[in-house]
Amino acid sequence: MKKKLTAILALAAALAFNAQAAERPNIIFIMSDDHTAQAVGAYATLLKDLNPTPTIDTLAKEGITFDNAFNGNAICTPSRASIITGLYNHKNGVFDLGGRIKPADQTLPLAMRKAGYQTAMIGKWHLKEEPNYDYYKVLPGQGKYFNTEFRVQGDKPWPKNVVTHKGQHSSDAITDSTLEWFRTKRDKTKPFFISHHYKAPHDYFENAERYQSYLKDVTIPEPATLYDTPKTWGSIATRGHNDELTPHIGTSIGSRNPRRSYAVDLFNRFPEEFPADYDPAKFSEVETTRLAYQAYLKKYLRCVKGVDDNLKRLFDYLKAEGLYDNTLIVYTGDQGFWLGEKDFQDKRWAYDESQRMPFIVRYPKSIPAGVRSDAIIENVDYPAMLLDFAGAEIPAGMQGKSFRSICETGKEPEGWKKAAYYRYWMHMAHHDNPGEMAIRTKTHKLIYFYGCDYKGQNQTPPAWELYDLRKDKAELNNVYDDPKYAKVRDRLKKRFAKLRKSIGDDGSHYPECEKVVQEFWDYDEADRKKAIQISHDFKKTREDMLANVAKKKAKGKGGKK
Ligand SMILES: [Ca+2]
Repeated sequence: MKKKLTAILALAAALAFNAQAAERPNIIFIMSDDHTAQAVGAYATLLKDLNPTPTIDTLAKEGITFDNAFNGNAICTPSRASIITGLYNHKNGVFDLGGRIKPADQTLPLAMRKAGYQTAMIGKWHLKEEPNYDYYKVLPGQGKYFNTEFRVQGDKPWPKNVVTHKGQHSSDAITDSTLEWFRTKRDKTKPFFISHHYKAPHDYFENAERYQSYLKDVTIPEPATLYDTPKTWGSIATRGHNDELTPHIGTSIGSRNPRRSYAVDLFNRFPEEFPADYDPAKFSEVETTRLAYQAYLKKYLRCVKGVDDNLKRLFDYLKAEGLYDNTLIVYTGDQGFWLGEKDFQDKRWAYDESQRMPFIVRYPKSIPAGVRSDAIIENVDYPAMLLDFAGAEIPAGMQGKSFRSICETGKEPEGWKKAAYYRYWMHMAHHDNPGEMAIRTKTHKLIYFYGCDYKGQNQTPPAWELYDLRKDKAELNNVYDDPKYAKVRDRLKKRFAKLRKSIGDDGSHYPECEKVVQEFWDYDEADRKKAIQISHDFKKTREDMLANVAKKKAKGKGGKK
């Protein structure tokens, strides 16, 4: 009798578990590389009329759109590392593009599997180690736009099993791969968690041939600061003393930065986007800027269009299979990106264009349609939110917090965070951005450009910038030294120091760098004076370097003859 009762109880428990499992959402986390909010229809202002993303916009109309979603470090590998671990970079060890996350530390897919989810990772990965998902098919490193190679599971050890999608664009190949997983690999007895990651629209922006005519005859609207930024913007850190570092800080669209610009690089890659007689050395800076901007935006938006059309394919499949409404769908980019504002390229800056991420969630069973939230959420919070929806246990060590209730009610729970933390470590690498950290609230942004590398070297002039986002959304008026803001500034600085400590960015990781951080923290008169000298010195170092490069180039050319 007792045995029989136990069996009945076990059966009842199993049925209850299955019922609960049936109610748990499937989850698709879609992330494009460098797809910035300015180029998502649901967020766009300048590019709105171009209607760049009709498919993604339907997610926004039918779900919740976050206006204040931020990453803690605006480059690929660090952002992805925070999403998979729920930790800030100083905690997960991925300070820059050289970082990696070991399989045992890939917390998000591990917790999903533990909760009974079937897991799959398809597309751009960039965390170097083998993905700890039930199934994976991932690009090596940045991957290729065409003839895309994927690392897959197989007889040989990671990363030696490779398949190639010959003749296909990566966005098509990645979507095909996810659809193939659905058709042949999905275990219908379990809910699924899929990370579906596009390589597009990362630079340099190679679109599928069928998009080459898209926007061909359109003049893309230009941002107000493409040709000129007001004098009120920036500081000695971002402009140099009396603007002497303007050519050297931040890579450019036009020919402003002699080391790296789209005026030169995009023309070399995509000459068909430029007039036949184009020559960056002979055209004025205004002309190179205008032409490079048009070429840039067209290539970028063609890649975006390829992502959006492929998502329509994916969603059509989900609809046909009855999965569209019981799947939680997230759309995001791994950080923001500059689309010509302030004549900048790339990402990395603590300014909103790159710190902000598009973040949209659709799940009609519990998320009301058409809601916008200005709650501050950070990429470290994403895994906790996903696990919360899955009914999974959120690992205690995660720094991020679930915002499931914000998704479902549009309201912030009591005590929800009021500020986002930012830290970019790769001082002056690739795109000439100084080492910097920032605190972002709903109303203000305080950025500290401490301006050195891990060893406290290669110093650029340190400075602080404060923006009042209530009046100055575009961050063009630095009020750090405005006496009217002295109180706000000092309060925010104290809060910033406290926030650093509370999340564990305590200076212990790179003590020589921290020494510089501390030296210029109060930014007194002596610090300001020293910053001017650093500006002069950096200008000289930089000009010497450029002269050397030019000399080598000339010698190389002579040698070839
Ligand atoms: Ca990226």
